[in-house]
Formats: sequence, structure tokens, C-alpha cells
Amino acid sequence: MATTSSSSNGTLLTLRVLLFCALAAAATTTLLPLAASPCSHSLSRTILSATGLDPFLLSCAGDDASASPSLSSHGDDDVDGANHETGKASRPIVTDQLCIKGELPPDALPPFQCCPPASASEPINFTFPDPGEPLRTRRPVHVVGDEHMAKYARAVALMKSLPVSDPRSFYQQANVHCAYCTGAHRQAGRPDMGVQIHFSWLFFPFHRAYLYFFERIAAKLLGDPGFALPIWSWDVPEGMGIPEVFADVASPLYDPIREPSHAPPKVADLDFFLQGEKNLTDQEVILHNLRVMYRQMVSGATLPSLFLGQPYRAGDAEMPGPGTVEWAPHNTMHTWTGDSSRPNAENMGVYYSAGRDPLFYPHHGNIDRLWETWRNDIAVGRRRRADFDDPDWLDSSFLLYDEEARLVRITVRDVLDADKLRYTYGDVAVPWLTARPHITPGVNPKPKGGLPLESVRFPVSLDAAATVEVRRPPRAQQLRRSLEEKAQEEEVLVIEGIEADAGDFVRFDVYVNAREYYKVPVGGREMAGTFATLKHPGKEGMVVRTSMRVALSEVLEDLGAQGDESVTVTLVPVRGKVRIGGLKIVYMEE
Ligand SMILES: [Cu+2]
Repeated sequence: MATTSSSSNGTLLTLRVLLFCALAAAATTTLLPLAASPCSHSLSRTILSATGLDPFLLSCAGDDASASPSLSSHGDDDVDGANHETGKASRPIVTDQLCIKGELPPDALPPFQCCPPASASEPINFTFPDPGEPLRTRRPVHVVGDEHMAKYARAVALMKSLPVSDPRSFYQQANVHCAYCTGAHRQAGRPDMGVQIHFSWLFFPFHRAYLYFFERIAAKLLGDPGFALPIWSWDVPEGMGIPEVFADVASPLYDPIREPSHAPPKVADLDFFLQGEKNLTDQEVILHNLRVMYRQMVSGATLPSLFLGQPYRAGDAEMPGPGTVEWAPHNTMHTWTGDSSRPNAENMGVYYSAGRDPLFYPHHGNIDRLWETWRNDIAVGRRRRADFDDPDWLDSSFLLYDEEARLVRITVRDVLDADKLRYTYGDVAVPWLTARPHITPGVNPKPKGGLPLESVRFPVSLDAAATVEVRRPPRAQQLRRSLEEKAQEEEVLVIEGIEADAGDFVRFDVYVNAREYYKVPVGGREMAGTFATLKHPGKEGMVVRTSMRVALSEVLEDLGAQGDESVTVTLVPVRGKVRIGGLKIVYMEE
């Protein structure tokens, strides 16, 4: 079942290295022996499907339950965020000025030190720009035209010409990303703990603050106060590929360290992370991309934590779990762009060097735009699509240099209103809003009438596809809930007690009501989620433990299965060894 062509191997490597530096930065994490698991609890029980992330496990030695990260605020029996409990102190992640040499993957390209130049004075607190400033409108590269792209190229050239000691130089701007992913920046009051801005609820706000200052530095150097960052809108067919201007070797926007086979006019595969190169026509890839966007933005992202990522507070283990979009297309487009022949898929395919490619900033501009889209433009959802109001999120803060080379402390609270930051997005279509995946006829959705439900005894080793009937919460309980309550909740499949071989790339897919899952085409509605972990070379015989959550409400609606007492779930191994502890369905509300 596994496809192991050389290109898919390259993909796996790329995936591995994208996450490596963040993984390496987790000094307190370890893996457990396969046979015996002395830890009574796992730290990262968060979603892998939507996340695809390697979970961490806290070392059992010196394990302190009170330091366990909160996992989620969902309606099952998970531990809730500590600061929701009366009497517990708030725990925002506050970036300290202390920055140490972070951990880089083997064979990293220089520079090896990513910390910014020290500030002569204490950081100043962020203040909003003058409301009278021109509103910058960020538009797609394929829309803005040559003149605007020439401006962006000139801004990058000007940044590159600044001395490397200048925090506004391209060198230092690229290092910002490195410093925040390698554990270089320390948490205030916790010099033993780094700040990691990936795979948690810090992902969107950190990158927004980063781009805010990058854009203002560019505008200042250009002497053009209205300059707006162009965005790489890979989610619309016209933008699905590296824009030509970035492939011009004579341009400051060119980066020689990219995947050569993905040079224009290659159509990008937003699902690249999962399957390597697919044997599809360009038109099929485009259609599939739109369905991936729909799943990640609409049906799979119905709650704040499903979209923004899992809570991450001071003292927590890093990377509790990303939201749908960070997993894909964010990670997938990073890995798709990086050079797969490099040990770490530089530049874009690995955090420490991603900011060295001038394409990084338009890429993240599009990610940032999707945050606005999720909040403001997705009217089809019945549930709340709003940011967290958790003070630990709002009060988390980062240190970044502004266009005057002043060190600024900016909080998550500061970046929630793009208008106050004086920018907006324009001229971007959302063709995927209607790309709801289709159901597949004839896939034998349920056991034939009268047949007993299959019995799978958990835990089960997933050596072959396993089909299980999972009971939904009792009907009586469902009926008692008001319509309004139902409108706010999401039905979620929780796959618990997952133990995945740490020495291999592990992937399995989750199908709903499709016993003949192999008939479901790429992007089919019945394919509700994918679990994927990355290899840990040298960790053969160890396991990573986690759980996974998959949003079900709309999928069941499309399949006409809302009234059913149970859901037929088929777990299909694709690669690697994995054991499943159990399955359950819960209602989640946030
Ligand atoms: Cu990124």
C-alpha cells in the first residue's frame, strides 16, 4: 500500500526536516520504549490528523503533572486549561530579551546563530499606527503587476544591502523566523524554556506581527508609506505555482535553494505533505487543491482550536498541535518549495532557513489572509468562527524590531484587528468556498441490515484496514440539547491511545461510511482525515503516543447520516506501524 518511489522518499525527508528544528528544541521531550510505557500520561494528546505533527512526550524522569500542558478546552474528558481553574495563575508565553544559540538540524547551512542584535535599550510597548496612515492593500502576486513586484524586489535588495548588524537587514529578518523556531528566544521568567511559535495557537498571531514589521521596514526603505506586501495566493488556480518573477535568476527575489522540479509553470499540490507527487493532470490537481482548501478552511475548521491551533501556555511542552491550515497548505507549501535534494530541504522546507527565501513573506501573507477569511468571510458555518478570548493567548507577546530599528514588544491582542494595523487584503477570490467534496456512490457505507457490528478488539495493531462501528452519543442526550446548542457544537471523532513507530514515517487515513474506501477518489468526502508522523532516525523500537480528532458534522450531513446511531469508521494504514487504543465520538464546543 505504501508508495515508496524516490520522489515520495524525498517528500518524507522534506517533511521530517521541516519540523526538525522545533523538535530538536524540545529539550525535555523524549520517546517511550515500545514495550513498556512508564509514563502514565502523554502530554500531547492533540490532533494529528489535521495536524500531522509528531507529538511530544514528557520525559518520565522528574515528570510533574502540574506542569502538563493543557490539551484543549473541548467537551470530552480531557484535562482543561489550568488557568480556567479558579486560583491558578495566568500563563501567557512572554518572549524575553534573552536569546541563546538555538538548535539547528544536522547539515544546516550558515549562519548558525539566529538571535537578533542586542537592543541598547529596553523594548518599547507596541502602539498602533496613526489611523490616518494609508491603508495598505495586500494583493496577489499574479494580480499586482510588474511594477509592484519590481518594488518588492527593490525592497528586498535594499534590505539585503543593509549591514548584517542592522535588525532591518534581510539577513536579520530571515533570522527572526529561525530564532522563534529553534528555541533561541527564551520565555520571560523561564530561562530554561524556549519560545516556539509553530504548532500551537501562537502560529497565526506571531506571523502576523512578523509580517507587519517586515512590510513597514520595506515601505520605509522604499520611501513609499503605502507599500503593501504582495501575497502568493496558491489557493486560487491562477496562483497555484511559484510566480514567474521569483524564478528570474537576475531578480533579488530569486532563491537558488528551491526544488528545481517545482519551478514555474509547475502546479503546486497543496496536499504534497501527504502523498508526494501524484499522478494527476494539472486540472485534477487544481480541483483537488480546492477541495483540500474547503476541508481545511470550512468543514474541518469549525471551532477556534481546530483552526488556530491548540492552547500553549508558559511552562507547557512545545507544539501541542496546530490548526488545520498550519498543517496544510502551510507546511505542505513550505515542503513543496524547498529543495528536496538538500538534507534539510532548504530553504523553504525547514523552519530555520525558510525566511531566507523572499517567497516566504508572500507565502505567509496568504496564510495571514486566510485567517481574515476564516473569521470574516465563511458564512456557511453555523458555529462560532471567532478568535480565542483566553487571556493567556491575548497576553502572549513577541519581541521584534520595527522600521526605526527599535525593539518592540507586541502582544497577540495587538494584532487581532488588521484595520488598526492599517492593512487589508484585496482582489482575492475564494473559489474553494464552493468546492465541497463530493460523496462517492457505491462504497458500501454501512453494514448490511441485520448484520452484527464488526468487532475489533482494542488496542488494535493497524496491519490492515480496520472497520469499526462507532456509536454516537446516546440519542436521548442529543435530543435534550437545544437547537442553539447544537448549532454551536461540532461532532468530533476522537482516535485515542495512538502509538506510532517512531523509527518510521507513519501514516493512516480515516474514512467515514466507506467500507470500500479504495473506491473513494482523491479529495472524496468520505476521506475525513489523515494521520501522519515523521521519522525519528535512530529511534527504532520507540513509539510516539498521541490522539487525533476529526470534525464530523458536515461530513455526516453530506453523507445523509445525521440520524444514524453509529458511524462506520475505516482506518487504513498507508505506511509504518501504528496501534490504536480506541475510538469515540464526542460533541465539542468552544
Ligand atoms: Cu511558514
